[in-house]
Amino acid sequence: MASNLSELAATANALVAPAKGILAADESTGTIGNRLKSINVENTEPARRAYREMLFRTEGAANYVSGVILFDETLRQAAADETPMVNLLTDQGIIPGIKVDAGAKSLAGGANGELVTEGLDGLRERLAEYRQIGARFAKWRAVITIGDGMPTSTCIEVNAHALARYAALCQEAGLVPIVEPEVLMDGGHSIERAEEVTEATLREVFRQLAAQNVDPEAILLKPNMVVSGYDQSNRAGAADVAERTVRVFQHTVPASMPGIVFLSGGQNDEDAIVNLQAIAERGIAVKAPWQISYSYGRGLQAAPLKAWGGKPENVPAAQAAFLERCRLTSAAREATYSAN
Ligand code: 5MM
Repeated sequence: MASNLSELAATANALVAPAKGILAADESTGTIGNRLKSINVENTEPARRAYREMLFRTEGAANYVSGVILFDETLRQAAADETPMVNLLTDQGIIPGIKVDAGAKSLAGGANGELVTEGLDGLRERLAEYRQIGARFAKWRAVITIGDGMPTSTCIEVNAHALARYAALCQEAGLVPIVEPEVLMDGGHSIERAEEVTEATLREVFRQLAAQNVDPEAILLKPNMVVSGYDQSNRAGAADVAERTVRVFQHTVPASMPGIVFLSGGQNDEDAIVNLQAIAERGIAVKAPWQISYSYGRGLQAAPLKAWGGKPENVPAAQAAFLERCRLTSAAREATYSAN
């Protein structure tokens, strides 16, 4: 392995070190605006900074958080006392990462409502700059929708192709690519359908990664869990979720890849933890070759966001709520979570 790649493999392994996972705090300006709106806070640059600074200054979180995915604004931002936000993380041994996609846009030639992620133009130059500012890993999210006549094979193929192009550029630039093909949990589909689509998606993603010479030892996969659609009345339980989820990876993911870091996908806090716990247990039972961990956005942030409410006097309560979400999610990742 080239020395560049062995350094990347070391970073990938550090991101999935025992008990640790990733905080996804890379909401684009529109998405963080929706989150802030839910607590009646205006979407301004100081508000975004105050909120994220609250998270990053949480004492003890570094015991559970190996890395944080940032949005472009945050990577370049300074905290209220002028410390670069990146330094708030690196001073605690947390690895800074960066979201580099330009968002999911309507897919020309796809079924109605299908999306393709943009952002490849000029990516080589942006990656070089992000690395220079301090990022050591990156993230690109593709979105696959399950619905009537969806996903089309076109949607899966173009998104997988773009993920592989992104991943190859990241490895060239000295950044570990987190490859995120998210099969949405929204809809009335069965868990069987979720399994089928997730498997087809991952099969194509890893085919494209191999075709474009991406080294599996220096990437992380950020997938959805295989769950029943949110509108299903009789949703599958955690044991079924775990069995199907791990099986899909056994069928598609190279054993040499260091880790799988799940997204939470809008599951409630309890499900995000109970399902992760069941998947981690299943991983141990089948001697899964990869670390099984998390890269949660909402799963770690919903509680602290609510506790914060935009008020400086609530910072300690919000940090306590964040630390607790980190602690519980880390326990689930270690298969040691218990509800009691
Ligand atoms: C944190 O949200 C990320 C960025 O979303 P937008 O580009 O839409 O603003 C998102 O990619 C996130 O990292 C993943 O969806 C995982 O987050 P969840 O909340 O599903 O764990």
